[in-house]
Amino acid sequence: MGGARHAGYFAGAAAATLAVLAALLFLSGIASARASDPTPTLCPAGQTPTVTLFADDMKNTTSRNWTIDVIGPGGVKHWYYPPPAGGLWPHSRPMSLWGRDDHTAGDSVIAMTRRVTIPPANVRMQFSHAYVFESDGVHHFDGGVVEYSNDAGMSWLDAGHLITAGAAYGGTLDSHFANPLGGRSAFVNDSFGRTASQLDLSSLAGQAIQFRFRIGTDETFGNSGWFIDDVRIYQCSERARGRSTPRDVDSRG
Ligand SMILES: [Ca+2]
Repeated sequence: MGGARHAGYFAGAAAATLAVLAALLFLSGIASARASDPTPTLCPAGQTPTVTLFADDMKNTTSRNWTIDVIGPGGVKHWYYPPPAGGLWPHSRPMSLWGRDDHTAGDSVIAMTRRVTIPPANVRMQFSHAYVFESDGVHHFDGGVVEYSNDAGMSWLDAGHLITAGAAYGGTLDSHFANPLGGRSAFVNDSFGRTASQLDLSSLAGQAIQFRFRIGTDETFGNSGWFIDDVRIYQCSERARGRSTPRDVDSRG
Protein backbone atom coordinates (compact mmCIF):
# COMPACT_ATOMS: atom_id res chain seq x y z
CA MET A 1 0.00 0.00 0.00
CA GLY A 2 3.08 2.22 -0.05
CA GLY A 3 2.49 5.53 -1.80
CA ALA A 4 -1.25 5.04 -2.13
CA ARG A 5 -2.01 7.95 0.17
CA HIS A 6 -0.25 10.34 -2.15
CA ALA A 7 -2.00 9.35 -5.36
CA GLY A 8 -4.19 12.41 -5.47
CA TYR A 9 -1.61 14.89 -4.33
CA PHE A 10 0.43 17.35 -6.27
CA ALA A 11 4.18 16.99 -6.55
CA GLY A 12 6.57 18.33 -3.94
CA ALA A 13 6.67 22.02 -4.87
CA ALA A 14 2.91 22.34 -4.93
CA ALA A 15 2.72 20.45 -1.66
CA ALA A 16 5.02 22.98 -0.04
CA THR A 17 2.70 25.74 -1.22
CA LEU A 18 -0.25 23.85 0.21
CA ALA A 19 1.55 23.53 3.51
CA VAL A 20 2.07 27.29 3.62
CA LEU A 21 -1.61 27.86 2.80
CA ALA A 22 -2.60 25.41 5.50
CA ALA A 23 -0.41 27.29 7.96
CA LEU A 24 -2.00 30.60 7.01
CA LEU A 25 -5.48 29.14 7.35
CA PHE A 26 -4.56 27.66 10.70
CA LEU A 27 -3.04 30.86 11.99
CA SER A 28 -6.00 32.93 10.84
CA GLY A 29 -8.45 30.54 12.41
CA ILE A 30 -10.37 30.03 9.17
CA ALA A 31 -9.62 26.32 9.12
CA SER A 32 -10.94 25.71 12.62
CA ALA A 33 -13.68 23.21 11.92
CA ARG A 34 -14.33 22.86 15.61
CA ALA A 35 -13.18 24.38 18.88
CA SER A 36 -10.00 23.29 20.57
CA ASP A 37 -10.08 21.50 23.91
CA PRO A 38 -10.52 24.18 26.60
CA THR A 39 -7.53 25.03 28.74
CA PRO A 40 -7.99 23.26 32.11
CA THR A 41 -7.97 25.21 35.35
CA LEU A 42 -4.58 24.74 36.96
CA CYS A 43 -5.92 23.31 40.23
CA PRO A 44 -9.09 21.72 41.63
CA ALA A 45 -11.82 24.01 42.95
CA GLY A 46 -10.73 25.74 46.14
CA GLN A 47 -7.04 25.26 45.44
CA THR A 48 -4.38 27.39 43.77
CA PRO A 49 -0.87 26.72 42.50
CA THR A 50 0.97 27.65 45.69
CA VAL A 51 4.38 26.27 44.76
CA THR A 52 5.96 26.67 41.34
CA LEU A 53 8.64 24.06 40.71
CA PHE A 54 9.32 25.01 37.09
CA ALA A 55 7.81 27.70 34.89
CA ASP A 56 8.84 28.98 31.50
CA ASP A 57 6.77 31.42 29.43
CA MET A 58 9.52 31.25 26.75
CA LYS A 59 10.12 34.99 26.81
CA ASN A 60 13.70 34.61 28.00
CA THR A 61 15.30 32.84 25.08
CA THR A 62 18.66 32.76 26.89
CA SER A 63 17.25 30.74 29.80
CA ARG A 64 19.09 27.57 28.77
CA ASN A 65 16.01 25.72 30.01
CA TRP A 66 15.77 23.71 26.78
CA THR A 67 18.08 21.61 24.68
CA ILE A 68 17.44 20.19 21.22
CA ASP A 69 18.57 16.73 20.16
CA VAL A 70 18.21 14.75 16.97
CA ILE A 71 17.37 11.10 17.55
CA GLY A 72 17.22 10.21 13.89
CA PRO A 73 17.12 9.07 11.19
CA GLY A 74 18.43 11.44 8.57
CA GLY A 75 19.50 14.17 10.98
CA VAL A 76 16.16 15.97 10.78
CA LYS A 77 15.94 18.65 13.45
CA HIS A 78 12.33 19.78 13.81
CA TRP A 79 12.77 22.09 16.80
CA TYR A 80 13.54 25.77 17.04
CA TYR A 81 13.98 27.94 20.12
CA PRO A 82 13.87 30.79 19.69
CA PRO A 83 11.74 30.21 16.61
CA PRO A 84 12.40 32.02 13.34
CA ALA A 85 9.96 34.74 12.33
CA GLY A 86 7.84 32.27 10.35
CA GLY A 87 7.54 29.97 13.36
CA LEU A 88 5.89 32.38 15.75
CA TRP A 89 2.51 31.52 17.13
CA PRO A 90 0.51 34.75 17.19
CA HIS A 91 -2.05 33.41 19.65
CA SER A 92 0.69 33.27 22.21
CA ARG A 93 2.76 35.94 23.80
CA PRO A 94 5.89 36.71 21.85
CA MET A 95 7.75 33.42 22.10
CA SER A 96 7.10 29.70 22.02
CA LEU A 97 8.93 26.51 21.30
CA TRP A 98 8.29 25.50 17.71
CA GLY A 99 8.60 22.06 16.20
CA ARG A 100 8.30 22.07 12.42
CA ASP A 101 6.34 19.24 10.78
CA ASP A 102 9.14 18.38 8.36
CA HIS A 103 8.44 16.70 5.02
CA THR A 104 11.11 14.05 5.53
CA ALA A 105 11.36 11.12 7.94
CA GLY A 106 12.82 12.12 11.27
CA ASP A 107 12.67 12.06 15.05
CA SER A 108 13.91 14.88 17.26
CA VAL A 109 13.28 16.37 20.69
CA ILE A 110 13.41 19.51 22.76
CA ALA A 111 14.05 18.66 26.41
CA MET A 112 14.17 20.40 29.77
CA THR A 113 17.76 20.80 30.89
CA ARG A 114 16.78 20.91 34.58
CA ARG A 115 15.43 18.18 36.78
CA VAL A 116 12.55 18.87 39.12
CA THR A 117 12.06 16.73 42.22
CA ILE A 118 8.36 16.00 42.51
CA PRO A 119 6.83 16.59 45.98
CA PRO A 120 4.54 13.97 47.50
CA ALA A 121 1.11 15.38 46.64
CA ASN A 122 -0.98 17.43 44.25
CA VAL A 123 1.71 18.12 41.67
CA ARG A 124 0.77 18.79 38.08
CA MET A 125 2.45 19.76 34.84
CA GLN A 126 0.64 21.89 32.29
CA PHE A 127 1.63 23.34 28.95
CA SER A 128 -0.14 25.46 26.36
CA HIS A 129 0.10 24.34 22.77
CA ALA A 130 -1.31 24.30 19.28
CA TYR A 131 -0.48 21.92 16.48
CA VAL A 132 -1.26 20.93 12.94
CA PHE A 133 0.40 17.71 11.80
CA GLU A 134 0.02 15.98 8.47
CA SER A 135 -3.07 13.77 8.54
CA ASP A 136 -5.96 12.87 6.27
CA GLY A 137 -8.24 12.73 9.30
CA VAL A 138 -8.01 8.95 9.52
CA HIS A 139 -4.33 8.21 8.95
CA HIS A 140 -1.98 10.32 11.04
CA PHE A 141 1.37 10.53 9.28
CA ASP A 142 3.22 12.96 11.56
CA GLY A 143 2.78 13.86 15.21
CA GLY A 144 4.22 14.62 18.60
CA VAL A 145 4.49 13.07 22.05
CA VAL A 146 5.50 14.23 25.52
CA GLU A 147 7.97 12.08 27.44
CA TYR A 148 9.70 12.16 30.83
CA SER A 149 12.92 10.87 32.29
CA ASN A 150 13.56 9.94 35.92
CA ASP A 151 17.21 9.02 35.38
CA ALA A 152 18.79 12.30 34.22
CA GLY A 153 17.95 11.70 30.59
CA MET A 154 19.38 8.20 30.25
CA SER A 155 15.98 6.80 29.31
CA TRP A 156 12.62 8.34 28.47
CA LEU A 157 9.07 7.13 28.99
CA ASP A 158 5.91 8.26 27.27
CA ALA A 159 3.88 10.62 29.47
CA GLY A 160 0.61 10.41 27.55
CA HIS A 161 -1.03 8.26 30.23
CA LEU A 162 -0.44 11.06 32.76
CA ILE A 163 -2.65 13.51 30.86
CA THR A 164 -5.83 13.98 32.89
CA ALA A 165 -7.28 17.20 31.46
CA GLY A 166 -7.19 19.29 28.30
CA ALA A 167 -5.92 17.92 25.02
CA ALA A 168 -4.96 14.24 25.09
CA TYR A 169 -3.36 12.13 22.39
CA GLY A 170 -5.75 11.95 19.47
CA GLY A 171 -4.67 8.88 17.55
CA THR A 172 -1.98 6.43 16.49
CA LEU A 173 0.84 7.43 14.15
CA ASP A 174 0.81 5.60 10.83
CA SER A 175 3.61 3.08 10.52
CA HIS A 176 3.71 2.61 6.74
CA PHE A 177 5.82 5.60 5.65
CA ALA A 178 8.94 5.48 7.80
CA ASN A 179 7.82 7.63 10.73
CA PRO A 180 10.18 6.50 13.54
CA LEU A 181 7.29 6.92 16.00
CA GLY A 182 4.89 4.88 13.84
CA GLY A 183 2.48 2.83 15.94
CA ARG A 184 2.62 5.16 18.94
CA SER A 185 -0.24 7.22 20.31
CA ALA A 186 0.45 10.93 19.84
CA PHE A 187 -0.87 14.42 19.41
CA VAL A 188 -2.02 14.18 15.79
CA ASN A 189 -3.94 16.06 13.13
CA ASP A 190 -5.19 19.44 14.34
CA SER A 191 -5.63 21.00 17.78
CA PHE A 192 -8.01 23.52 16.17
CA GLY A 193 -6.20 26.42 17.77
CA ARG A 194 -4.75 27.01 21.16
CA THR A 195 -5.26 24.37 23.80
CA ALA A 196 -3.45 23.00 26.84
CA SER A 197 -2.70 19.64 28.39
CA GLN A 198 -2.48 18.88 32.09
CA LEU A 199 -0.57 15.95 33.56
CA ASP A 200 -1.04 14.49 37.03
CA LEU A 201 2.43 13.80 38.44
CA SER A 202 1.30 12.00 41.61
CA SER A 203 2.79 8.72 40.40
CA LEU A 204 6.22 10.39 40.05
CA ALA A 205 6.46 11.69 43.63
CA GLY A 206 9.98 11.67 45.01
CA GLN A 207 11.59 11.34 41.59
CA ALA A 208 13.75 13.93 39.80
CA ILE A 209 11.94 14.47 36.52
CA GLN A 210 12.60 16.15 33.19
CA PHE A 211 10.12 16.42 30.35
CA ARG A 212 10.72 16.58 26.64
CA PHE A 213 8.61 17.11 23.54
CA ARG A 214 9.25 14.81 20.59
CA ILE A 215 8.18 14.97 16.96
CA GLY A 216 8.17 12.05 14.55
CA THR A 217 7.61 12.66 10.84
CA ASP A 218 7.27 10.36 7.87
CA GLU A 219 8.93 10.49 4.48
CA THR A 220 6.73 13.03 2.67
CA PHE A 221 4.64 16.13 3.27
CA GLY A 222 4.73 18.48 6.22
CA ASN A 223 2.50 20.99 7.94
CA SER A 224 2.67 23.85 10.44
CA GLY A 225 3.90 21.67 13.29
CA TRP A 226 3.74 22.16 17.04
CA PHE A 227 3.83 25.39 19.06
CA ILE A 228 4.43 25.02 22.81
CA ASP A 229 4.32 27.72 25.46
CA ASP A 230 3.85 28.26 29.22
CA VAL A 231 5.29 25.01 30.51
CA ARG A 232 4.88 24.76 34.25
CA ILE A 233 5.21 22.22 37.01
CA TYR A 234 3.45 23.22 40.21
CA GLN A 235 1.83 22.08 43.40
CA CYS A 236 -1.79 22.82 44.27
CA SER A 237 -3.03 23.45 47.76
CA GLU A 238 -5.70 25.37 49.61
CA ARG A 239 -4.64 28.91 50.19
CA ALA A 240 -5.28 30.03 53.74
CA ARG A 241 -7.53 33.07 53.99
CA GLY A 242 -5.87 36.33 54.96
CA ARG A 243 -2.36 35.16 54.20
CA SER A 244 -0.14 36.92 51.74
CA THR A 245 0.72 35.22 48.48
CA PRO A 246 3.04 32.30 49.23
CA ARG A 247 6.53 32.74 47.93
CA ASP A 248 7.06 30.87 44.68
CA VAL A 249 10.02 28.57 44.46
CA ASP A 250 11.49 29.41 41.12
CA SER A 251 13.22 26.84 38.99
CA ARG A 252 16.86 26.46 39.83
CA GLY A 253 19.55 24.52 38.05
CA1 LIG B 1 4.71 13.82 6.72
